[in-house]
Amino acid sequence: MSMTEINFDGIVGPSHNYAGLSLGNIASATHGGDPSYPRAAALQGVTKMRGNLARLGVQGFLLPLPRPNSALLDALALDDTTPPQLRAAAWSASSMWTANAATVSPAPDTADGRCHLTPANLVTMLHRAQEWPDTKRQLAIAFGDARHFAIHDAVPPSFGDEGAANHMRLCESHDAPGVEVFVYGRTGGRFPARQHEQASRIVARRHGLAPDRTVFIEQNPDAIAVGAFHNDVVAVANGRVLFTHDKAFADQQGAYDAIRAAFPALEVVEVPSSAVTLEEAIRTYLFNAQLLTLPSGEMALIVPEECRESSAVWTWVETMLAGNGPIRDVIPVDVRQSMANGGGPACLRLRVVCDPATVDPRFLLDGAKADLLEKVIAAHWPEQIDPSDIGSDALADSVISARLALLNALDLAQLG
Ligand code: SUG
Repeated sequence: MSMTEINFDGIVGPSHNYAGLSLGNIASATHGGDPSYPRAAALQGVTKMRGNLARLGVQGFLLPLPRPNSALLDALALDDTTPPQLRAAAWSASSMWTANAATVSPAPDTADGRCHLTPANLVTMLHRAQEWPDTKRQLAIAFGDARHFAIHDAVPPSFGDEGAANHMRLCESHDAPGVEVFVYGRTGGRFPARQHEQASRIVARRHGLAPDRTVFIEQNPDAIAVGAFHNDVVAVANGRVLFTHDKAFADQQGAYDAIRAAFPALEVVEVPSSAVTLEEAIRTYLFNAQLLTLPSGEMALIVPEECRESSAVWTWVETMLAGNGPIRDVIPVDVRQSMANGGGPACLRLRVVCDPATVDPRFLLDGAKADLLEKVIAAHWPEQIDPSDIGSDALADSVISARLALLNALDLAQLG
């Protein structure tokens, strides 16, 4: 097979729980303290992957990171006075949202003709800042062929970097040179702006991107203030298409103009606030969708089930489909367990454009491996976690052994 886009979904880890850790992420705050269902969550993820494997013929995955993180627990010097969120940070299964694992610049875009990956430092949130060294270790195995891939260290703090969630790529076809768009926020609002402009610029320079095919635009501070903690909550791009809310960027028309100057073929599919408010877009995650090019050449949008349940969103979708725009199908998927922590279908995947033959095959899915994943998850993932369980030795043992069972089943014990 030649160069193609592969979605690497994060397998939901056995410690998946709702601890209300992410200030500015409305779903995380709303569901903090709820019981979670790690087994159901992970099975929802595998079902999503199966659907895209059938649609695209290729699908990858990344594995949960080691939790609870004993080094972080030690470093926090916990005692009876410690707020429970600190302990919960070390238990977080947040690496499931692989759109935050790294920023990826495919080989056709880079100066040395290799695909470059920079793990995201995720420094704004304690529970996420612990991810990148283990993420890097995993990326270095999955994309270990140095003839085709370059894996960097994370950008140094204090420049927050949230990875592919704040990065979009426009191209005539996935294997052709693209225009990479980095979207950053400015601090000063009621919620943190997690992506720093300098982090974006550092990543672009390291990856060897051509300045005339690289665009930097600012997120709309009003969108961050109502819960768009990542750009991929209000916009997504694929091929020639930018699918976006009309209030995604600080200067909406200026953003379109800047992208069009670098990529004249740009097609904008804009959802007006009069049809879907920013709040409704963020509640339903209409834009946290996977915009896929199917083998037929047509585009399909994989959205959360929550979109179909919103009359405003679904009315807009039906009107859009009745027209003759580039998105020809909209397919709801059930990822409710992840959604309740602010992670939709697009958060759960990292896009890597490459030849699948250059990827370590242990990270690629087929039907038999999906069966295997389901078997291991059904046998080992906790059915339910209540917030009061976080910290229990018994739960720690079962979470650790569940992950090891998965690593062994996939012949990836080296990640243990
Ligand atoms: O970083 N939620 C994640 C959701 C990440 C979504 N990713 C993208 N938009 N690409 C976050 O806020 C919640 C954890 C908790 O509250 O327990 C959390 O980390």
